[in-house]
Amino acid sequence: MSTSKVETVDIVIIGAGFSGMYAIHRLRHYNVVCLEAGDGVGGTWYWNRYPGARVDIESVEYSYGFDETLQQEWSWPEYFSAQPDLERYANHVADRFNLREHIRFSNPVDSMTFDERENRWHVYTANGDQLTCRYVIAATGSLTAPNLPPWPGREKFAGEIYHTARWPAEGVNFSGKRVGFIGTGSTGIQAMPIIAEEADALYVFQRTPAFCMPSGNRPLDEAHEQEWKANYPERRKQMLNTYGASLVNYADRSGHDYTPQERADILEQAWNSKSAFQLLFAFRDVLTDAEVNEMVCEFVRGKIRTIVKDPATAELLCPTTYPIGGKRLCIGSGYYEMYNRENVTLVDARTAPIAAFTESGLRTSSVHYDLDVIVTATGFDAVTGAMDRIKIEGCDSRKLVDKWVDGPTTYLGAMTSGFPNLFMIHGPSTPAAQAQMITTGEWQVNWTADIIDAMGRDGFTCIDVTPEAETEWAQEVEMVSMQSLHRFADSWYNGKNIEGKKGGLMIYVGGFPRFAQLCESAVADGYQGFVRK
Ligand code: N01
Repeated sequence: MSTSKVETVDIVIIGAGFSGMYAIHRLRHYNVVCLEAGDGVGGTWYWNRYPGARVDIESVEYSYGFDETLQQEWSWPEYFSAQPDLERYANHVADRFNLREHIRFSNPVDSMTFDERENRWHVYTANGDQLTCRYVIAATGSLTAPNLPPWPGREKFAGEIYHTARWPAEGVNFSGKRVGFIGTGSTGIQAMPIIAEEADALYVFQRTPAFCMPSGNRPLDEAHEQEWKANYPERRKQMLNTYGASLVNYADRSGHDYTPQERADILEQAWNSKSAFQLLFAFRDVLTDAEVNEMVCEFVRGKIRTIVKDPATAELLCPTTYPIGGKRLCIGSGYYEMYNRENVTLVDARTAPIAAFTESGLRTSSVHYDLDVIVTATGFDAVTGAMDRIKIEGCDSRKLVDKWVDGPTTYLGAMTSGFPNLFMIHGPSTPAAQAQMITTGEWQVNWTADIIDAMGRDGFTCIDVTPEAETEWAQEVEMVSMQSLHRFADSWYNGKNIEGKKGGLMIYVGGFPRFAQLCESAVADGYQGFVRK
């Protein structure tokens, strides 16, 4: 719908992913409009429909907990659901809770400005909608803006080019094709084994090898499902009390406490646990002690050398430059095994980087590869990318991109000073993907909604955070990061996956319970760090 008339609403929510959808439900006692760029709900699970796309957290956990009937009536077919099932679930929730009446699809937000006299945001969409609202909730996602490295010659390539995060709904036919695949992160390791089965030839251009643990995905057995359903309210609470809001087994002993044989046995068990991420929590200090971390790295390298038959390929696949878990551990099915196929070739794009696309394929600094299809699984301009793409002007006409030019600054990951009445869910310096995002997203929406409800009750129309509170929060983020090994890996966590992007670690690695407690106590202590008027 295109209109030049300005509509007055209470709240604009940006994004109809899982957090945005729950925000509509939680705040529907206001006049709420949700603006969504895609033509369907589900956010990440709407856009990332590449072959093999699948969640890496058990679906009984990675689902909404806000409605007991919903969690009782829904059944997941597998332990780790595939994208079509997650999208089906998002659509079911949208229908069941009548969320669509609040959502405007194919209607991305183009710009927004804050009116300091009226304490209202003016929001403009690419379709020409103009809205004015008291509050904006940016549920824009951490992994929304695809990263497309600027290789020269893209336009010359005569074949097909795809980015995994913009996959065509009708799918891609790889049969009989020579496929070049760039990117060996979580996305690449899921997509490639499936593409390799169909394509004539698959060339994998690897810049940095990934640590990948087998997912152990399987049909969800009824006893497991019923056991969860019998205990859901309690389980949801337990999840929020764990580091990653997920019920893996968190060991309480150090890796140093064991003999080499005992360690090997524990790691073998974790590897076969069918519980994603168990390797990272097999000892309490995998993510904090470099020596223990290296023991786990070496265990995985041993697995790679055993699985991959060609020793040179195996060696190239062994990560040696960063700690395991320093960037997100990949969870896959048959990834390393794929390299034993005759039609798969691993190309070292570190020693010989990709130089350009050509009319007939792709050229590295040393070799030309003839290709029919190029797939880029090159990740995202993460955390800040979605917000940076909206022209956001706060107080004194200050632009958010200018404020964040050296990296994002926030208070509690929820607000940024000088941009009042703008709340972010999974914003910069929240745990984001360090914790299970549906459950923690619900938690953040509830916390935000409580603040908004209190604004009305207390007679305020404007809420901002102080620069001092932002500085203190940055110190907290830095302090917890110094206790973990995440800072030793270049990844989307610290923006180092994007050339020239500034800022340090953009996620909070102090664990979800500490994060939640700091958010709760800030509000309970008389809105510490906030200014309400
Ligand atoms: O992106 P990534 P992703 N030349 O940034 C390579 C979530 N997720 O889409 O490491 C050559 O991890 C880059 O190489 P390097 C999850 O949180 C979850 O895979 O920078 N290569 C890397 O190999 C995950 O962390 C699920 O050297 C280039 C790859 O592209 C996040 O999404 C599934 C390059 C990008 O890896 C992002 O994962 C999928 C260049 N110029 C994703 N530029 C599940 O739930 C980039 N690369 C299972």
